Amino acid sequence: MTIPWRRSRFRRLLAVALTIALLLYLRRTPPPDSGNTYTHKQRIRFRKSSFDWTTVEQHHPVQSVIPLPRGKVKPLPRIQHQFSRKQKNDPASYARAVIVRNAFLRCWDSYKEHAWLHDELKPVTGDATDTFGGWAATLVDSLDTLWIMGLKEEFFEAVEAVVQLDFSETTESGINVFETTIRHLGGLLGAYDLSGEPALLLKARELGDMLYMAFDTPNRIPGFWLTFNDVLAGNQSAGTHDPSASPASLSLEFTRLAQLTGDDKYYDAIDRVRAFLERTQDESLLPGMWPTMINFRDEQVTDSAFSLGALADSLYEYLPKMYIILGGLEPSYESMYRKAMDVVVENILFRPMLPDKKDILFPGTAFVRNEGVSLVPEGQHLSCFVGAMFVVGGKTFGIDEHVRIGDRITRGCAWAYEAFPTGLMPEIFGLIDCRSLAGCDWDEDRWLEEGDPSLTKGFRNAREPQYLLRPEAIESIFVLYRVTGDESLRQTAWTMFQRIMMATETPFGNAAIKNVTVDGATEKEDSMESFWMAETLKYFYLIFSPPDVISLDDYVLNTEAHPFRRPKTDS
Ligand code: DMJ
Repeated sequence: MTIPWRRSRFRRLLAVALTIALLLYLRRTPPPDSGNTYTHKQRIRFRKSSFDWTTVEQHHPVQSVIPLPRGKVKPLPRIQHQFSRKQKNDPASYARAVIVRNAFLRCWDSYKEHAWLHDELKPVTGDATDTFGGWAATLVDSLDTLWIMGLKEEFFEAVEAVVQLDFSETTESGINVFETTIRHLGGLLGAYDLSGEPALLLKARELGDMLYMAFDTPNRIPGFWLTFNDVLAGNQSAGTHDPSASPASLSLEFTRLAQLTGDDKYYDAIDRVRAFLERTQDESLLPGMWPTMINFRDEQVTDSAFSLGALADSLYEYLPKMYIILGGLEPSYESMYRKAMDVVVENILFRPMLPDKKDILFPGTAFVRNEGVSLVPEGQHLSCFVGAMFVVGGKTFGIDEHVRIGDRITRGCAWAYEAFPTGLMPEIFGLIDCRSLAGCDWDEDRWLEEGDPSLTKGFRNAREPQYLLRPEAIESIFVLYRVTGDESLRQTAWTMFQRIMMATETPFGNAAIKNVTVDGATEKEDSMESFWMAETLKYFYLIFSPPDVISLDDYVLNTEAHPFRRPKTDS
C-alpha cells in the first residue's frame, strides 16, 4: 500500500536535504574554473619591513645597468594541445580535481591551526618549524595554489598576513639565496600575477631588494648564502664550490620583478650570471654542460661531475623558460639550451634494460676522467622535471625530437613509481642500462650479477629509498598532458595521487616517508616541505582541471611552480 502524501513529503525533505548538502559542499569546493567569485571587501593593509635594503651602500656597484631587452616580442609556437570540448569539460576529472583540492585544504587548515606564520607544519607531531628564516614559507609558497583552486577567501586571509611580514625580523644570521628566491619571491610574484593585488608586489619588491644585495660581490655573482653582516660590511664574494643551480636559477624571478616594477637593476643582476654561463659553456670538461659544482669566484668550471639532478637541475630548466618570459628577445637562452641538450642526449640520458624493452629514458650522472666520460645510470626524483623541460623546449624551439625525448623521460618516471610496492619512486635509485638509447635485449645473467633481486627487474638498488613529497614526476606528467592531450596520462596521475595519499597521510597532513620499497604501514618523517602544497598538489589539481586553467601559453612556471604571466605578442 502506498501513502502518496507521505511519499511526496519524504521526497521533498530528501530534495531539501540534498540541496543543502550540495550547497555546503560547493561553498567549500567551487569548481576548478570558477574564477573570481569571491570579492574581498577590506583594503589590504601593507606593512613595510622595518629595514630598507635600498639604503645600504653597494660595495661593488655596476658601472651601467643592463636593461631588459626591449623590442617586439616574438610570437612563439603554441605549447598546449588543442583540446576537444569533451576534454575541457570532463565531469570525472572535475571530481578528481575536487578530491585533490580537499587534500590540499586538509593540509592548509592544519597549517593554519598548528603552524600559522611558521615555515612548515610538522605532519606527524603537529608542531611548527622554521626552516627558511621564519617568514611563513608554507604560507607564501601556497598563495597561488589557493587562488588557482578557487579558495579566494583563504587566499585573501593569507595575503593579509603575508603583507604584514617583516623581512628584517629573523633569528637567522642570513638566508639561502636560491630557496628564498624560488619560494618566497616566486610565491609573491605568482600570487601577484594571478590576483593583481598591489600589496603583494610591494612585498615582493622589498624582498627583491634584500636578495639584490647578494649580487654585491666583486664579479656580481651571488654566493649561496646571504649573510646580513657580510652584506653590511661589504664582505661578500661568490662561492668557490657552489651548486651550479644556485646563482643560475634566480633569473626567472628577477626578470619578472624587473618587468613588473620597471626597474632594470633586477634584470641587470641576473643577466651577468647569464653572461657567465654563456662564457663558460664550452670551457668545462664536458663542453656544452656546466659541472654540478662551480667555482664562481674564480670563474672556473673544472669539476668532473655532470648531472641534471640535485644541485644542477633548475639551471637547465630555466634556459627555455627564460627565453619564453623574455618573449624570445634574448637569443642566447635558446643557443645555450640547444647546445646543452645535445650533450645531455649524448652523455647523460640512458635507457634501462628491461624484460619488456619498455621505451623509457632517465637522466643519469656523468663523470669525466682521463679515460673519458663514464655514465652512472642512476635516476633521481629531482631529475624527473627533465621530461617537462624537453617537452617545453621542443615545442618552443620547434624540435620534435625533444618532445619525443621528454615523453620517454616522463613515462620513465611514471614507470619507476609503479615499480615499487608503495607505488612511489625513491629519491635515488640505480638501474641497469642499455648501452644505447635505441634499447637492448634483456640479459638475465647480467641482471643476476648486477641487479637487486628484491626489486623489480631492471633495478640495481634503491640507494636513497625515501619519498619526500616531491613534485617532479607529476610536473612532467602534467606538462606532457597539456602538450599531447593524451588522456591516459590523467589516469597515470590519478593512480599516482592515490598511492601518494595512501602512503603519506598523517592526522595533521602528509609526511615524507622513509622507504618506498616497504609495503604496508609506511614509516613517516616528521616533514612536509612547502613544495607539497606549492607544487605537488598544484600539479595534481591542474592536470584534472580544464586546460585553460594556467595555460602554458599564458604562463611560465618557476621551479617552485609559481605561475608568471608571459609577455603578450603585439597583434
Ligand atoms: C623545490 O623546491 C623546487 O622544485 C626545486 O627546484 C627542487 N626541489 C624542490 C622540490 O623537489
